[in-house]
Amino acid sequence: MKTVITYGTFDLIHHGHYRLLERARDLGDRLIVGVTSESYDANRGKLNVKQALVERIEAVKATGLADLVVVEEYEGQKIEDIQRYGVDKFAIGSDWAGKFDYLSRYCEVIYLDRTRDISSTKQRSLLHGLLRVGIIGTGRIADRFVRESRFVSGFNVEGVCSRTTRGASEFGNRNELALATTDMSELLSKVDAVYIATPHSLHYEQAMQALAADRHVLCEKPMTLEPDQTRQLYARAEHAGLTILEAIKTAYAPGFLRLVSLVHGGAIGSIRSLDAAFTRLAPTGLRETSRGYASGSLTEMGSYVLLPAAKLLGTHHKSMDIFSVLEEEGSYDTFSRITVQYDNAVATGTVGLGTKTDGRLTIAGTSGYIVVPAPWWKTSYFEIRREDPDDLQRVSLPFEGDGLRYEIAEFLKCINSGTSTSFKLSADESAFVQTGIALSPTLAIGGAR
Ligand code: C2G
Repeated sequence: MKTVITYGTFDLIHHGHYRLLERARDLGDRLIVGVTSESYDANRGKLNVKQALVERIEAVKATGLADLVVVEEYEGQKIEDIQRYGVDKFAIGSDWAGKFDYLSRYCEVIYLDRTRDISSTKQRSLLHGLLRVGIIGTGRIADRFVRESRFVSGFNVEGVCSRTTRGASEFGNRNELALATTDMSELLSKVDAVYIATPHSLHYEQAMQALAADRHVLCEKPMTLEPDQTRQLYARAEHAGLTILEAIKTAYAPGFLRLVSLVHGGAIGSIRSLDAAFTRLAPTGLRETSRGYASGSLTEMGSYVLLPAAKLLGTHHKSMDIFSVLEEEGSYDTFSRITVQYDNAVATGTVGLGTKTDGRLTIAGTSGYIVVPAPWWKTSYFEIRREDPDDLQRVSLPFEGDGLRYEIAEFLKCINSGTSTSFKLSADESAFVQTGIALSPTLAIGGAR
């Protein structure tokens, strides 16, 4: 009796999957199918799976081709399964050719031709339509955004708008986009949603223009420089049935979300203090250190350091104060510390451009504390500690690539489900963050309002 095993996500099962299972089964007498768990898929960067694990398992069972269905939960499980079930042959589609050769130490490895012209991505697109996205602005983050968007299926960057023809066409060529223009109306007429990545002071007007044209908006942080403007944007989107999200990547990352759930679940008791730092030794001549661009450390990194306070202590604070050091010519803050006072807790956020300190986040509670080592804003690991130094819980979660894929996946999910904004970063939380940003001394100097 020959046993064959194969693995897959089997999301929105289609005839390509069916044919693969059929042929795998024909290779032996018994077929075992491994269906990937949600967390395993998230770990390997597959972010847009539509169906829950149970639905996918049911769909595989319904084909009548599997004698046994197992759940694939971690890397390395294939070797264990092959040994445990006495597997003779491992079969997988040709899109994986060569990738599983290492299993030939344990059983025969067979790559079966993939069925052309059908995929889960295509099924998802048929279900929801492909989201056509335009980028406004061509800075460093915009290039990273295009790269990261390729990890989220159903999301297609099609065009770019920039102030100059040259900037637009260079960006368009570099990223192989169909449209490069200096006319925002033209871009808006050809896409369903925009990602705004221009200098901070332009965000509000551009986001309003996009919403007025009935387009969903993903806006770089800080969304605006005034909490009232941020509230107006969220209200406008909600009224129009559109989605708006602020692109603070940490808010959507699996590690940070786990941290928030653990703290709200009482992992360290009640929070008494929270300290977050984000500093950078940035070269001069960049937008964030140039006069006239709402530059400086608070407008640049303040959104990150205020995020844990918004998520863990809430938006009902008593006061917010800032202490800043300006750079030599006095045109922007090279270092700022912001303090937020709550009824029973205090939070600080430390930011620096041209000043460096440890970029960690610590949260002190009544029964323990949490340390997220630098770079905490790319949350992938943290420790929950108590009085006894041996009482230590370690938590690790993935943070793939530049991490923008998580905010992109959330944006798409909100649009597809008709939700105006995400619980991962609500309108109130966004406005709270902007309340801190508005304290920037650069804005008072006349940086750019
Ligand atoms: N497949 C196919 N033809 C298609 C689409 C998929 O033959 N048109 C095959 C894939 O090659 C794979 C199986 O169907 O063998 C399941 O595909 P997915 O659900 O996309 O799963 P995948 O990400 O390939 O997971 O550990 C996970 C596995 O290694 C593979």
